[in-house]
Amino acid sequence: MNKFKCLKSTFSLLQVTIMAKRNLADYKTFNRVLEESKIIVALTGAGVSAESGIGTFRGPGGLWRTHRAVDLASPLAFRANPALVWEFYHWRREVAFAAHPNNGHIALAKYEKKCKEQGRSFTIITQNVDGLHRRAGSENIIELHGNLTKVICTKCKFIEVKENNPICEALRGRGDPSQKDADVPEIPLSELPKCSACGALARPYIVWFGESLDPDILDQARTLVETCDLFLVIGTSSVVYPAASFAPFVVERGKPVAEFNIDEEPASANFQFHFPGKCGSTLPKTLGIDI
Ligand code: BJW
Ligand code: ZN
Repeated sequence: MNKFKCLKSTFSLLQVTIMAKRNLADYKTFNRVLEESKIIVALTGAGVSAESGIGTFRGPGGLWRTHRAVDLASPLAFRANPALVWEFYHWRREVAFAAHPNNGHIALAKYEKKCKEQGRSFTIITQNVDGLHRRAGSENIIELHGNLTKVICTKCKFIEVKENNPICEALRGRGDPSQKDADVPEIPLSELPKCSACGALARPYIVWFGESLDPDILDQARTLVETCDLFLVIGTSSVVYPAASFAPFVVERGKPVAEFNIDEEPASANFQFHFPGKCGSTLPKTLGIDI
């Protein structure tokens, strides 16, 4: 090993040792940072809705029938079998519509209200599509990956809100995750959800892998990432881009990042704070919110 490499690995070892000794769940210091911050941003992921009964993507609930949710959430899967992907989304809509915001969502909504009263800004950038932040009372929300209530036309790109459930008659009673694909008759294309403007096939208004995020929404998120004083990373595995790049960017700016997660994710090592446990408990405690 050359001198430089040897020095580099000694330094990495030192970094790891220092990190292990740091008190990452330092409630007292976090409280001071929180109270002093004027622009606070919270990035949320599937973990914040886990306690509402909505399965995460990379956890044990990430399967529907025999399919990984992330495999169905793709333009390729929709082109190959739109009926199957619509069945999956019909089931996801049913689960999300029946779910209730949990104490984590409520703590964030109450803290936003407190910030508003104090002239501070609090925004949620969410990767979730379940609408639970809004239902908990949060107002400043940036939805990066879309929303289950919306559809977009595959032809004319018209976006519309469809809150009716089922979204079309052919999907009534469909999407049972315990069934096998082979035992379920395929829904004809002509009976799947249609665009109200041109009548072509509509698809869920969700950002799938390989698709670009709405540029205006991404700009809004990036502006906050570039200007915030404090960044909270809540219930996300921090592996999906561009959201995964936000916290490292804030760290580079020298601003504090606090993570709330049941596990330590690979990105956690670079964050100033890590509050382990279910965010339905850790968020009310760290934000000082009575539920
Ligand atoms: C708890 C808890 C509790 C549990 N309390 N915690 C740069 C490098 C490499 C690749 C790329 C790159 N830039 C773009 C890409 C490609 C791709 C990507 O990131 N791939 C990576 C996987 C490598 N990104 C894209 O394609 C994006 N598009 C894009 O960037 O366009 C331009 C471009 C394209 C291609 C190349 C280059 C540029 C689009 C991403 C869209 C993501 N869509 C999905 C599907 C939505 C479907 C739906 O909802 O129906 O969004 S994927 C899925 O992952 C979903 C989620 O929003 C997202 C993030 O998952 P999340 O929320 O983190 O969930 P989990 O399950 O992973 O984690 C849950 C966490 O909670 C865990 O940590 C638990 O421990 C924790 N937890 N219970 C606290 N109670
Ligand atoms: Zn259309």
